[in-house]
Amino acid sequence: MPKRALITGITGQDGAYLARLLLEHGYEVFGGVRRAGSENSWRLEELGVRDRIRLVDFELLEESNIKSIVDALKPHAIYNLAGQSFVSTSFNQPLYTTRTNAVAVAYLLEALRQGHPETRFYQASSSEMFGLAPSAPQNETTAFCPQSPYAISKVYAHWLTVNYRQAYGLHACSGILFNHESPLRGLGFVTRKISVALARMKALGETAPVLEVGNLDAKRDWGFAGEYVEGMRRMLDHERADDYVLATGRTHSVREFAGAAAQALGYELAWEGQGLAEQGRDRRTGRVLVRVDAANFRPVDVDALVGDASKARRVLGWESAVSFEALVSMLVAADFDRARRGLPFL
Ligand code: NDP
Ligand code: GDR
Repeated sequence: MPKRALITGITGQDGAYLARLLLEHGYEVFGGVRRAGSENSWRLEELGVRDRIRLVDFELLEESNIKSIVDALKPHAIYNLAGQSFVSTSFNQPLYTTRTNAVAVAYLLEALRQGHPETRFYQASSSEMFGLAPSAPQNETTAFCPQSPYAISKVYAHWLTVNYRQAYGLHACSGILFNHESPLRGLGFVTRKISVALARMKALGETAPVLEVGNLDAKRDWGFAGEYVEGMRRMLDHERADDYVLATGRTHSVREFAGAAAQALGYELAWEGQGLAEQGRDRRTGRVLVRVDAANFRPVDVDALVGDASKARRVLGWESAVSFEALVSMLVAADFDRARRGLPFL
């Protein structure tokens, strides 16, 4: 009998990569999807796994639904990837974010504690929990100083996962993952936003709109999502449940990401102006490619994050190999190809 895994949030970036990985490892994969007017499985189709997984109705806000799915499937492993994952939205929707990212994790853990204590559980925690971190690089012992309703909701879910492990012996792991990107990344996140906008400019010329961003100084530790799901799998497959940071150990600013993406497309960005007046101009053509727009700033932002994944390397043998430059080129090449072929950006 193959092992059964339930992935909540299977329609998201990480869900799709993890589904493919677990199929390769012989799991029978069930994917939790929330009901909508139409099926949102383009990422699963892109990876060629849509027909090899079973989708089940799953809504984080519905306690009865969570319990009945867990009771019916009796999965060996649950990867809880579902959530309201956009930090800036959490400032406008703090209660929804709290219910989906925090309270729903209590529903899940209670369903396991009461009926399925043998099921292994992975919680998608985030480097955003570090926020205004007191030290760098951040590891599993660094204090959390969250700066958004999103980050605060993730801190609750993280500690609850730790608590259910310590109090009830559940095999529950919290993966504290730094930003990870891919051509399957949602369009609102800054990496994909940059990649799509610049690729469209290159493919379509003057008709494509200028890229408008917010805080160019923010620095993040960006890795490749395809590698990070392997870290998740190793956490749950390890005999001892624990918490791990997954990160590259390198950090770059949004300005540097935009510069590298532009370079990968044959542009050469020169920055001019300050603050809201800053813009990035292509040295060769003189065309302004990037502008700053106040609408893209958050009420408070996290300035800089960089992770120390040495525990994951030591215990799980996991490390990230895709460089920043390779990651940027991967996103840009995929989006340029889409733009050139006139395919929609999803
Ligand atoms: P995505 O935004 O791509 O995917 C989120 C998933 O959650 C989607 O499948 C979405 O469904 C689902 N979802 C949202 N709300 C609900 C709900 N109420 N009920 C059921 N399902 C819901 O996120 P990622 O794949 O990038 O991230 C996966 C998880 O990891 C998230 O929890 C995120 O916060 C966390 N994380 C991500 C990091 C990253 O860099 N990517 C880093 C650290 C943590 P639908 O398709 O219908 O919208
Ligand atoms: P983040 O990712 O908030 O780190 O959360 P995002 O790509 O949204 O922002 C990264 C940084 O870039 C700055 N920024 C902009 N961000 C967006 N989205 N749009 C812009 O135009 C823009 N301009 C500058 C932001 O202010 C920020 O500093 C992601 C999500 O996947 C979370 O779910 C996850 O937990 C964390 O990564 C780790």
